[in-house]
Amino acid sequence: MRAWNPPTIPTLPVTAPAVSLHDTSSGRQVTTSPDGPARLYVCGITPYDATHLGHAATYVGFDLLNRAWRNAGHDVTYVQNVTDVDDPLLERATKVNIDWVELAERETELFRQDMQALRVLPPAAYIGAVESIPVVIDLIQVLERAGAVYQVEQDLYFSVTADGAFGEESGFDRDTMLSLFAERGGDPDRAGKRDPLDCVVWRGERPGEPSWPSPWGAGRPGWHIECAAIALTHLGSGIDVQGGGSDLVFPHHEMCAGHAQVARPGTSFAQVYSHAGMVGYDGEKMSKSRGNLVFVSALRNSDIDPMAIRLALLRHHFRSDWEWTDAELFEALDSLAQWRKAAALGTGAPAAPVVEEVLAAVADDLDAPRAVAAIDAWVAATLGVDGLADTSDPDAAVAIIAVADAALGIQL
Ligand code: 5CA
Ligand code: ZN
Repeated sequence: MRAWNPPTIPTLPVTAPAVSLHDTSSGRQVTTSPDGPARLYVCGITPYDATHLGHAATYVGFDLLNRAWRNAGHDVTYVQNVTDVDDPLLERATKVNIDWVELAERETELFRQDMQALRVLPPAAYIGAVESIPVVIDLIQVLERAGAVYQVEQDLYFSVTADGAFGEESGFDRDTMLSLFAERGGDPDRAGKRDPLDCVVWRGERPGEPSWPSPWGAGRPGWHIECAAIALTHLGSGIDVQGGGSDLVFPHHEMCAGHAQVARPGTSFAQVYSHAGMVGYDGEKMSKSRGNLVFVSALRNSDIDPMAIRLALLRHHFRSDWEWTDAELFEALDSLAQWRKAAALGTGAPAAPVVEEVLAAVADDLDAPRAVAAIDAWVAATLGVDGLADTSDPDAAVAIIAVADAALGIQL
């Protein structure tokens, strides 16, 4: 699948520090040490509706990681999927009476435009579930040879006990797993399963649903096997970081890890599992199923500068849960105007310590609020908000403009 056009990123005159990230699995902050290009997989959208600010926050969050690694001197191989066939997409297509392929293409295209407007670096491989069916089938065959799958009527299930490390990604106890599995698309009560937590890897054809041939009859991939197959094919096992929103900690990332670890015994699927917090609106998690959404495209259509949207997102730590309000956007619009006003002066308060602080903050578990605060302080000093304007650094603006873009993706 085509991704989107990359933004230009300035090269910084200094090298950023090594990047550390909070790892969901160990519960600790881990310093990443990519061996060769850093390998990043971030779960992509299910394209049945437009990109909302929760999605945007997650992708901007992992974009900070992509940029931080590059600024630290690493190449990055970034892979993202598109769940372009799955239950919610098919349900929505039926509900609004539109062809599911057309719906997926339309919403994926809108997502590309939103990501490009937000200056998110595109993945090197942007891969749809449908185009991955051959590698999904290959992976299921590997699992089958390992004795890790079994049939229940027309469906094929993955046996979670086949992975000795099952449960280590989320660290959840069994009761938590069971309730999240039921809540998030699983079927703990299906008769004939060996373990209530076992998940579908191949869903046999149902009337009115699209299907593809396979050794187990016509059907379509389960959700978790899709990401496992795409990641293993394009990045291999033991990737540096598996990312996504915290709603994917269980079952999605646990099952992906389970599939991958049975297929490639002896290696963990990912070295670090990193999860973005949930953005809420009107008191609840912003979600397509709840319908409490603020769309990036709607803001762009009202002529809101995408850099203000990005700055509003960066004012929150990517791992925290927070609530979007219109006031957040107005504050970001004001800040952006101030940043641009200060940057337009050319001279300003000394930039070198600010550049160092911004890079250190982002390298420390992607602490964008700390980085933004450093630039806010430089802007205040440069504009003389609390006294005399500091114009002691003749080249300040060039350095600030470069770091705001290279590290934070904010173009001034
Ligand atoms: N296609 C699957 C992943 S393979 C999926 O979860 N799609 S999604 O469209 O529902 O979500 C896309 C990404 O946005 C996921 O990483 C998800 O964790 C994240 N996300 C969804 N809702 C929110 C929210 N309210 N706040 C932050 N991130 C969110
Ligand atoms: Zn995924």
